[in-house]
Amino acid sequence: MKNFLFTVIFLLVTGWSVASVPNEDGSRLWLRLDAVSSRATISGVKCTAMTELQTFWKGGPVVLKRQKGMATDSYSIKSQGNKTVITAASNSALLYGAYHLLRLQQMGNPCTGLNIQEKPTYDLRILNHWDNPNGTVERGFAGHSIFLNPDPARMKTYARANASIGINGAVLNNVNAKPEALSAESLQKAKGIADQLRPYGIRVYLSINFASPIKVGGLKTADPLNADVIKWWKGKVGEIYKLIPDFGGFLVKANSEGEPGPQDFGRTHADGANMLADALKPHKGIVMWRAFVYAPQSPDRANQASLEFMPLDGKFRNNVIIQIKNGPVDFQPREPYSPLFTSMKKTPMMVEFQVTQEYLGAANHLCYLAPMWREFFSLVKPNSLKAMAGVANIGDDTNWCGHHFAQSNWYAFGRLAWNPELTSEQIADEWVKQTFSDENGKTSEKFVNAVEKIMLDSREACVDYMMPLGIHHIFAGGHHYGPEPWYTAPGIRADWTPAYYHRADSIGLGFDRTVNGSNNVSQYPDSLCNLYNNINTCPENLLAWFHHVPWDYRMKSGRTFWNELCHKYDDGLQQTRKFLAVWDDMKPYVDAQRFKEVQHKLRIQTRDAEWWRDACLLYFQTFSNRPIPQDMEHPVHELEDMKNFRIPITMYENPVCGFTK
Ligand code: GCV
Repeated sequence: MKNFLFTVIFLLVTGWSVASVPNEDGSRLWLRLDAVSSRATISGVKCTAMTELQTFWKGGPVVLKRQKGMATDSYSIKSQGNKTVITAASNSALLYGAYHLLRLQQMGNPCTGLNIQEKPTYDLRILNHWDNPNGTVERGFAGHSIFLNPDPARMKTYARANASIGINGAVLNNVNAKPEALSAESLQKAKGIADQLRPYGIRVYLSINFASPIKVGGLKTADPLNADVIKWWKGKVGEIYKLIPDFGGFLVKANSEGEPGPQDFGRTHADGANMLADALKPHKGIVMWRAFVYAPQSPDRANQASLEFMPLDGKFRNNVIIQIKNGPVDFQPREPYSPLFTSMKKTPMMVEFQVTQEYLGAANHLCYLAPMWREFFSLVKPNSLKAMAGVANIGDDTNWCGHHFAQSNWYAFGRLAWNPELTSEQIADEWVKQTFSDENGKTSEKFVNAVEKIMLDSREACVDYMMPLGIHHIFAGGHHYGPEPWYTAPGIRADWTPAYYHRADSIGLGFDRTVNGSNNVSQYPDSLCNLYNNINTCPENLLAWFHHVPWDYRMKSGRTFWNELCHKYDDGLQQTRKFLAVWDDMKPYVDAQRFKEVQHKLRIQTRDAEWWRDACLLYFQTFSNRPIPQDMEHPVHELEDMKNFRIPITMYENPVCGFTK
């Protein structure tokens, strides 16, 4: 009762109450400014920036000025008397400036006395949609493809959201590309989308199937050195540019996971990429050629990309960029960086992050990914890369991303692609304030602090309850949701099973990638190679990535490795319970709809964390033969029940929930 009275008094004093917060469904993303009733005077260049400011800007007059010679997409914002002047070399850069101003307004920050200069680190900041022609989205957890029947209003919000964070490119279709992506009908569709995105400075790109000359063109081969094949691609590229004059180029997954590629014809990745690059060059198009390659017979998948691509370093045309996943395996909750990033010296590279949470709880878990991406940039210098790509988490769900907080990952991706030096805290602060502020740009401090803390702690919590201490690839087969460290299937490739990675036995756990093992460590610069190679200096959060760690190995905490593992799993679970409790407390500060929807997801996450802890600890215990430590909560599920449990979904869906027995 006392608490209740206190809360009521607090809410009255601070002016916060549930009743004053109308329900929201998340469809407006972080762009929640209402159209103004009386327009400010916006003068100068007539462009999308002008329309946006006329519609949403509540401040004094704004002048939009074009100035030649400024760097691509850079802008300045200066207060001059009662006016604000945005200066840039292009309309899209003016738009970025306009959104900067609107962001300040929406966050409730001062919009006077401004003297801002901005210049993006990368010219190309691009989303990769893994959308299929039938509307499914591979590893998509937020409904169907927004491009299936592009709704103009939805396309406009998509374009505005991207432009507001500086994203300027979108690959419209899955890297597992169907040949029909290049059919006349698909290209017409791509043209329609390109026309809708162009006013917001976004260019479209397509993933292509390397065998298209055979499958679409009716040729007998797709050999990149064959004259007919070369001619076919030139013709196809010409056809695309007639429809989409500012078409960006191609993204290619070749000779990977069953996709066709130049190696099918005895040629190299460079032969394939260069042939496409030559066709695109006259139109200023580019090729983003993925380095995500691994052969089933490889003794260590983590070695593969370097083995295939290092001999080709320097052999690519200058309009080819090698697109490399951040880690050497596959978007795991924690991986070291892919060693290609520091070893390829003569080839332009870009990083591919996964915004969609394939291995991080899909659209059910709150996992803010900026800390993970910042961790990557702590070892890979941002200016050693040309561009940044993110596998989108966007679908036709009302709230776009399936989970309200998954929107923060789309936001963070764009902001980091603009400036990889921004801190996770700063990005979270921007997103929370814009996404939850009231119509006056105000957000309760208590809410901001509590929610930002959840976000900032969330990635490490996910690592802890899923794959701590360097463990990786122990997720469920097929849809990849939940734990299945025991997973195998008849005839399956070894490198698609968790045992290939965790190597649990009576001695210990983890993959020996030292010089005495797969020698993966030697792909890193000497200083890191030495650090990772020695079990006593290897960062503990990567221990089982690089070492087969004995169960009784003494950790820095003084615990044995087994006991530490148990505690890590339990710590992760306890964190999710805290997140839920903190969110429960946030009810007065957020509209009822979003409050309930997030609460529902946090409840799933908490149950899933318990499932992960129990499944992994009970399974690994069959190898360690050691007890669960007494000073932590013990598993509550039966291993057999969890082993018999399967979620009946495909890789195109978000599960309703995880293990519930
Ligand atoms: C698009 C992983 C995913 C696949 C994905 C692939 C890739 O293997 O599970 O769904 O395919 O990565 O990035 O190409």
